[in-house]
Amino acid sequence: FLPNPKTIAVVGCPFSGGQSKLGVDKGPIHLVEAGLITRLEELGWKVIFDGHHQFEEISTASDPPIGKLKNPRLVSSVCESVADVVGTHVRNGQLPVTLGGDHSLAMGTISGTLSSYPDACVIWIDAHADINTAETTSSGNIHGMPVSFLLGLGEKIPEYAWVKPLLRPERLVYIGLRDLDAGERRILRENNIKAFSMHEVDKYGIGRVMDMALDHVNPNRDLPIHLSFDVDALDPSVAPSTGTPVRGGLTFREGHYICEVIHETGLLVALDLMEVNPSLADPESVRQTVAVGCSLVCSALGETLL
Ligand code: 4U7
Ligand code: MN
Ligand code: MN
Ligand code: MN
Repeated sequence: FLPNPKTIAVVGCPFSGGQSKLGVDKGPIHLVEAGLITRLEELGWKVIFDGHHQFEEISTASDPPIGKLKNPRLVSSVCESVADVVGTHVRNGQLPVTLGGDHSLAMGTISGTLSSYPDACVIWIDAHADINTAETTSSGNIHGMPVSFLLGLGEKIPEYAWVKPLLRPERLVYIGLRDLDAGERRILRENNIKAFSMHEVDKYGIGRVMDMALDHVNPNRDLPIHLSFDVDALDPSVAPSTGTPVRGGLTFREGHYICEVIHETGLLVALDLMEVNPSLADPESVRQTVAVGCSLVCSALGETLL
């Protein structure tokens, strides 16, 4: 899908408004400072990085909850601006790599991808399904909700009218799930959404899970792929510095294997790496989490073991 020279646009999104813990907005700065750009260049990519997005035009003066949703106008405006940035890169034939920041941002990134590639499939790697609606959310944190907006589920909120329901349930697959809310289980079931939880990873191994996941969303291996990777999909022993860690997650190799297989398809058109929070945990855990985040991105973009 991509022209030569193969170009990546790194979109740093220092944003934390989709959840309530401080520090996740520092994730992209740490990932870039760890040398991500150079490593991508060493893989043969041309890399565009114009600094992190500041979202300074977005005012937060008054943003009371809408129903249970917290920071609803701020999250909406930031994601709309991210959709525009990511959409423009994709239209220019560049592969956007969005660094979060919290996972509400994926409402923007995936909207941007689907605006150019309406038949793209989404591979969502996460401990969580992030598919709560305004009705089912218990936390009110929008980072637990982006998928429902992209699918057009739940009550319509005027402030989110820009989010078009461009994602079809059969074009979405999850890997790594292990912490679902009751309402999310029902939504997955009612919409027939394919999910490989940690139970399936244990049962089949990550190799067969990747085959089955791609067979489901991309049977002919001809559709563009948007990979949205929440670092909390990894086990907390591998990626401790994240806001909502859940034990029993993917190993270091399982996480990388997923990214390596996606690269091998040659179909990746956009990538998100979300929820790295360098303010949580001790310095060594932060270093470890940032390093694993960088190396996941590099694997998805062609870094190999041999
Ligand atoms: B993340 C949660 F209730 N489901 O809705 C919610 F457990 O982007 C967690 O995957 C959401 O990190 C986690 O708040 C969002 C909760
Ligand atoms: Mn998560
Ligand atoms: Mn998530
Ligand atoms: Mn999380």
